[in-house]
Amino acid sequence: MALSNDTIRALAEHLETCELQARDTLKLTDAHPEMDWADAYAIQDAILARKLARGGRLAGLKAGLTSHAKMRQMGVAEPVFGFLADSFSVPEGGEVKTAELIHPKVEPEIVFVLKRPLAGPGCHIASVLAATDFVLPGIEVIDSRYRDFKFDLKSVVADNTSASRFVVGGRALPADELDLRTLGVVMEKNGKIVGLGAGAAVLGHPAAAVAMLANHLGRRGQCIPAGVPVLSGGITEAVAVQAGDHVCLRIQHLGSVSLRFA
Ligand code: OOG
Ligand code: MG
Repeated sequence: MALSNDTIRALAEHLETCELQARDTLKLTDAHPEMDWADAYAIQDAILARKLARGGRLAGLKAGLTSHAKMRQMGVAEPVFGFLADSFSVPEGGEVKTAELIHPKVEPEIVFVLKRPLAGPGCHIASVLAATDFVLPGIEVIDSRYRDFKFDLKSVVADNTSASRFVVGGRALPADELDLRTLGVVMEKNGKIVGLGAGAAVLGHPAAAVAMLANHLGRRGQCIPAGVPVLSGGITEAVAVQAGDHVCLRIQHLGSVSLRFA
């Protein structure tokens, strides 16, 4: 770790205040170029701790930057991991208050829910499938706290990987009834198709992203808990949205899920 505990706490407070007040900021590495990976995840953990201390709950986990489309869009080359708080959850068909966000974008994702906790080392696609209760469609709303969505990997990890809102819905199916690689994905904004893809866009198989998350958590003495949504990462580029937009995600065999931006 290159940063002191006081600095980590102060940066967590700064980033969470930006989140709660919908204000943007410069990426952390501009002022703290020495920040290392442990610092970045420690800042993310401190943001979660702030929410838990106020009575919030951990509602899920996410992997991000797991597709070539997303890595190319953001100019980075490695996946990152973050958390979902209960306050991020939007009911199926529900409304996101756009004024609470800075510059939201939506992503089509395949969501896993596990029937038993999973932790690395050594997790792979088969371990994830064996532990999976069901999969279902989910839309993630990301909202980087960094100006113009410009960041490097450590800064985006500290900012909880831009996590902001999410909705899951559609039809939940056991993963063993599906070939998750060839599942077709169609995302529509206001009735127009804005993203097209298949599950294989995420690391060749979306369960590979969940395996990476389990291995990451195992290294930190943690696990993926059972029974919570785990977002495996955007299949297409993220699409900017504004007030008035309606977004619908359809995934082959898994039905659809939608939300509105008010
Ligand atoms: C980082 C979060 C990316 C995904 O699914 O790839 C992400 C960002 O692009 O702001 O959630
Ligand atoms: Mg995402």
